[in-house]
Amino acid sequence: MLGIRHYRSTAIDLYQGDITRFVCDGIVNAANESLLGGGGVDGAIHRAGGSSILEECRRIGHCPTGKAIATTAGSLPAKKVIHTVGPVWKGGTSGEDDLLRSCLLESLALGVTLKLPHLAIPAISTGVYGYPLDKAAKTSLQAVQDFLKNHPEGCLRRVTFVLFDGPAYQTFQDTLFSLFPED
Ligand code: AR6
Repeated sequence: MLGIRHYRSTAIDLYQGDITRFVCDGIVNAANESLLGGGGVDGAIHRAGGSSILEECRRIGHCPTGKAIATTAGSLPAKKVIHTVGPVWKGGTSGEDDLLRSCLLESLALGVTLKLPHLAIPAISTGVYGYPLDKAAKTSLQAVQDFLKNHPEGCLRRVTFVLFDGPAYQTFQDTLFSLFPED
């Protein structure tokens, strides 16, 4: 069973692998508030994209949790990197769900503004920041659905969640199939 669903004219699909090798218009990064890079997907994006990404991040200087900013994608096979800062998981009662949802909504809105029809998004907050995978998948995919519901005219043609490993892929697939009816 292929991990793909549609909402109106937008495809929501899944890919297992390294997001820095994924060919699309905009790559979303799971950054931190300093925008100065780090480990995980953030480190991989800065390493693969080159120093022009960090230079632009430095100029911007800061991004609050739940918000998103865009930079060049350097030498990555995309036009832009959208850096968003996910919440650190603190047990679920510190507004984590609203903040993660905001990351997705802000990233998608920037993608529309910048006219990036195909966005690739990692499992934000599920690594170093400790967000439980099943909860992150539900919040992230629900946010995509709500965004598409509220932007029927939007230019988004495809939203791909890029999952690094098998368990993450499986969790996002189960959630995708439960939230989006079969095509
Ligand atoms: N491609 C796709 N997904 C990846 C890749 C990759 N190359 N590398 C890791 N993942 P994390 P966070 C997955 O820790 O939890 C950084 O230091 C990984 O398996 O990258 O939001 C930042 O600077 C996990 O499922 O991001 C922040 O300080 C997911 O990406 C902090 O980590 C997110 O894991 C942000 O933590």
